[in-house]
This record gives sequence, structure tokens and C-alpha cells, in this order.
Amino acid sequence: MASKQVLALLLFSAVSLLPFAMGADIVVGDGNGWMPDFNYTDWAATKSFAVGDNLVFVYSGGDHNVIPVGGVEFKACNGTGAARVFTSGRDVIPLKTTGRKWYLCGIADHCQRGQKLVINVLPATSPAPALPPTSSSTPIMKRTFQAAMVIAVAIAMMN
Ligand SMILES: [Cu+2]
Repeated sequence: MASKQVLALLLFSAVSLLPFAMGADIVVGDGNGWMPDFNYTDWAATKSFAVGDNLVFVYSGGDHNVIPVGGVEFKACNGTGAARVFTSGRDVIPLKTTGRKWYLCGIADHCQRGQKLVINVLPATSPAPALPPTSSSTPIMKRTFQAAMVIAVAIAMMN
């Protein structure tokens, strides 16, 4: 019985959180990918970034890398001592918190040649579905489905 309850609750949580997982995959540099001699500041100015989106760095593995850094390291093009270095050639970095995020390539002089990206991450665009509906804009289908899930959980608890 207990496991059934847990399962139902997990399912309900998963459904509630679903809209948060539907952020956009933003390919850094679009068709140019991640490379030196490209102005990522100009590129970023044409985009908006929000919690739930993914940054996707695309490059030939081994030629470059992606190092999340702080603002000071970013200015200095200093990627040494960073906690993580991404090297796969298709690095997907989820944007989990708001505010400024800095990334650079730590290979040779690539960062000095512009292979560095600073973005400002905004709050998630979709409203939190777990909160009580405050406006009539919440789709009725979604509300009905959530109500059905609550009933399912209740039934599971009674078993
Ligand atoms: Cu590079």
C-alpha cells in the first residue's frame, strides 16, 4: 500500500513539474557553433535565456571545451581551477538559476579571440502549475487533468 501511495505522489509531482522541463534548447552561436573569432556578446543580445532552457555548445570534440566560470575569471580568460570542464563536443548545460552565467573555452588563446559567452538568465516563463490558479488563463484541460491526478492519489491512499 505504501509503495502505491509513493508511486501516485511521484506521478503527480512529475505531471506538476512537466512544464518546467519544457524549456528551449539554445544552440550557442546557432549555425556557427562554439568557436573563436565569433562575437558571442552580439549573438547573446539577440536571444533571451530563462530558467529551464538548455545551453547547447556544439563543436568538434577535442578542438574546444566549455568551462563555466565566474565574472572575474571570465574577464581574465582564466579557466584554470574551474570545478567543471565540458569536452564532449555537444555539451548540454541546463540553466537552473537566474542571473549572470559565464562560459569560456580554455584551449590556447580561444577565449582572448572571443570564444567566451556571458548571459543573463531570467525566471522561468511558464507559471508554476502547482500554485492555485489565479487567473482564468490556466487551460481547463490542465486543471481537469490535475484534479484527476489528485483523485487518483486519494484512491491510491484508500487502498
Ligand atoms: Cu576553443
